[in-house]
Amino acid sequence: MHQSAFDAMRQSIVDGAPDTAGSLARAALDSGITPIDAIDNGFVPGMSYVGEQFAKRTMFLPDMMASAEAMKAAMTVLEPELKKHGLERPSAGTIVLGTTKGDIHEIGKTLVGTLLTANGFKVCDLGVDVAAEAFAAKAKEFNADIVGVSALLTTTMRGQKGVVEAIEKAGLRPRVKVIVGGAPVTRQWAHEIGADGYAKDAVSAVALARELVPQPVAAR
Ligand code: B1M
Repeated sequence: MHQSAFDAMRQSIVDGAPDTAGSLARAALDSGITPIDAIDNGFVPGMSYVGEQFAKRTMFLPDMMASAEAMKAAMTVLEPELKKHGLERPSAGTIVLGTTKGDIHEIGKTLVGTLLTANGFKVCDLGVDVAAEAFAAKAKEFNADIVGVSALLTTTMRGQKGVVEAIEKAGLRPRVKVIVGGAPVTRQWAHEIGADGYAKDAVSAVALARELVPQPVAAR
């Protein structure tokens, strides 16, 4: 129904045009497109296309950086709406979230954090390039229920295993659950490294977090 709007959103990312992406995000909300639809059907397909062209060497690092800026401009408009719209309220818990050491990809991780926050979880976002020990230290400090680890590179996925080990070493397992995600991450990888769960996208990450923290924790 909104295909031409979605096509324009996708193109603004491919063009690396932050102003256009921001305007299209605002226009989408004005026309009744939900923030999650704009992200999933408009902006993310643009990022996927850019990633494919980068792999084929028909687009280059500066192009990918410009696209990331455009994506961030769209997210700046959509994030507050996402938080307002939230899905159905779950029982909340505390989640320490970050991207693995050596990895600076933040867009997907931040989207996961935004949706978790929108759904009543308390999110402590450690940012990107986070050492395994920092995940463990913050999990202890915040009495976290879950540690969420994002990785976008095949080389930095191993850092997710390091986080599972650091949480174990800190004596926080099995109480503190570890969930993993990111483009190269699979369910099988999550199983291999002893993580408690894998989510393919931000919406599934919320569902997974709800499964892992089934009790209301308002009393904490
Ligand atoms: Co990079 N990059 N990048 N990059 N980049 C990828 C990941 C790549 C697949 C592109 C490609 O070659 N096709 C490739 C990785 C190849 C590989 O290892 N398999 C790659 C590469 C090679 C690199 C560099 C090495 C390039 C270079 O320097 N030569 C370099 C590495 C830098 C580093 O981290 N050390 C690099 C740099 C960059 C930029 C800085 C330019 C920029 C990031 C900017 C930023 O984040 N501020 C960038 C971008 C934008 C991408 C692509 C194009 C898009 C990533 C993105 O934001 N997607 C990406 C190609 C692609 O993924 N198609 C690519 C949109 C986002 C919403 O999706 O992040 O997948 P995603 O998150 C999803 C799910 O994965 C999931 O939910 C999210 C929302 O639905 N999810 C989780 C994510 N984390 C989760 C955690 C969970 C659960 C679900 O639980 C905890």
